[in-house]
Amino acid sequence: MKTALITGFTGQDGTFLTRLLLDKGYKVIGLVRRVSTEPPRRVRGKFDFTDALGSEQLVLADGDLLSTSSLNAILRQYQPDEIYNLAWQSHVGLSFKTPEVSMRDYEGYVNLITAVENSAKKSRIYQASTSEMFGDRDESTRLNELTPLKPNSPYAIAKTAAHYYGTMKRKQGMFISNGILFNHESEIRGGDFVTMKIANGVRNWVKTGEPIRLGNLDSKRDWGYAGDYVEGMWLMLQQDLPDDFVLATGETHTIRDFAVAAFKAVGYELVSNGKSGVEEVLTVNGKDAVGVDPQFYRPNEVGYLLGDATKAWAELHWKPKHNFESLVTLMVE
Ligand code: G4F
Repeated sequence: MKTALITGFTGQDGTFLTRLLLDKGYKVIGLVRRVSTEPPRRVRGKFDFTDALGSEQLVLADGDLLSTSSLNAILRQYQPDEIYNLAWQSHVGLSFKTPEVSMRDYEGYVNLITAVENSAKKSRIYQASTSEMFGDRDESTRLNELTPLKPNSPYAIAKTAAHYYGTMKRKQGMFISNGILFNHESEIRGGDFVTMKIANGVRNWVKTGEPIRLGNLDSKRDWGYAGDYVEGMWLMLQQDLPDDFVLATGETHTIRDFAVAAFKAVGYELVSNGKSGVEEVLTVNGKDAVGVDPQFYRPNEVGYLLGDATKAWAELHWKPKHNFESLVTLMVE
């Protein structure tokens, strides 16, 4: 039986990855930092891990990426075949207000690599790199593993440092693969990301008529389904050699497009008044449904993301199963 350690175990991707690895027969060690809510938080339906916890196929290990003693102890005890580093403050907007947290996330990753060198030399590492590292680009390019990085937020700067730190350690012989994942969403996406904010907002609008307040409606994202993307993470660690891989759908849509599709999924036609910025209002049958609120703008925006996952398709035989329409419908439902 293979053993995998997951940091960021209680997040969206940690939850999907835990399900995938348990189904593949792995023993999963979830690194858990004690907070006021008891982990695992998401324990409904296919994410009910009670049986696995009871059978010890799933173990919660108390630790923290900022505590090297806890990392060394856990690695010495479990000697994981695979480590998935998903722990990170993942809200880009918030990182402008709490930049030190992003830098500590980077420090935590360096601690993890050092602990692997000291205590579990054979572990393979997956690092959650991100399309945010590409920064603000013009719209002529599809972004892939060779595109230069121009990070544009504290979050992306720290992720870029981790990306390059791992690449440097790979050159010294460590098995570290960087997954450059474009946005990936799901039915358990946190409510402060724009997709789930819209999905929740549509349901609320139907009940109460309260409009959804959003920031920049013009930025474009390449959105996929988290369940498809964790499969790609796993595939990266099954290769003979470590490498960088983009995971993306190859389609991009504006935030406005997502809102229009979300209202359409419940049978309403959302129409813009055609104005720009804070003047824009989107209505359904003349009734306000989406408005723009400057408090949700970011100091720096990544206005356009469109991924080119040709390498993952060719080498990992990975392809996303969900497209934009099926993702929106799944999230609204
Ligand atoms: O949903 P978002 O907050 O995701 P963002 O910033 O693209 O980051 C996500 O994807 C990254 C991969 O590219 C991950 F690395 C990261 O951890 C995270 O999972 O915002 C998407 C877009 C932005 O352009 C933002 O300005 O939506 C725009 N937006 C407009 N109104 C809003 C809102 N974003 C949020 N969160 N809330 C709004 O009201």
